[in-house]
Amino acid sequence: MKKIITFGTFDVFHIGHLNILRRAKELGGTLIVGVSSDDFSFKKKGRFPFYQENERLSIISGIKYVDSVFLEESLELKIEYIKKYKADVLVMGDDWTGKFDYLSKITNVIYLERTPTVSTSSIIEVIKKF
Ligand code: C2G
Repeated sequence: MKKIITFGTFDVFHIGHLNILRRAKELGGTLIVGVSSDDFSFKKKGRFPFYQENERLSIISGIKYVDSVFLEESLELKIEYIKKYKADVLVMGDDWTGKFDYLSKITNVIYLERTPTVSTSSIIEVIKKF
């Protein structure tokens, strides 16, 4: 069975997150998701996620397209994660296009189009004004 891996913060879960998980699963295989730890998210985005890592892990593992989840601690460990899970395919949204091509020597890197107009930061902004 083909092993597909993807990564993300998945903070304030929304349709863009669901779409990429569904499409990753539709490639046919087992879908493993690396959910960014709180500390890694802080390093990546300069702020902690709205939902803590244990809540984000629970939400992602509750999605029917997802077969297993783990905590992603850093970008540099991506090679280790891909080897550890023997991932045949790495799927990322195309906002990352090119950024993971260096991994194509050990896995098949696929960038899928992001869902337009939705993002966690825009949702938080709208809710603040609500
Ligand atoms: N995404 C999407 N459409 C959106 C928003 C996000 O397809 N409207 C995708 C992103 O491209 C990414 C996944 O959903 O593939 C998770 O998005 P984020 O939670 O924003 O993850 P990110 O901060 O990009 O972290 O090691 C890589 C990082 O962990 C990815």
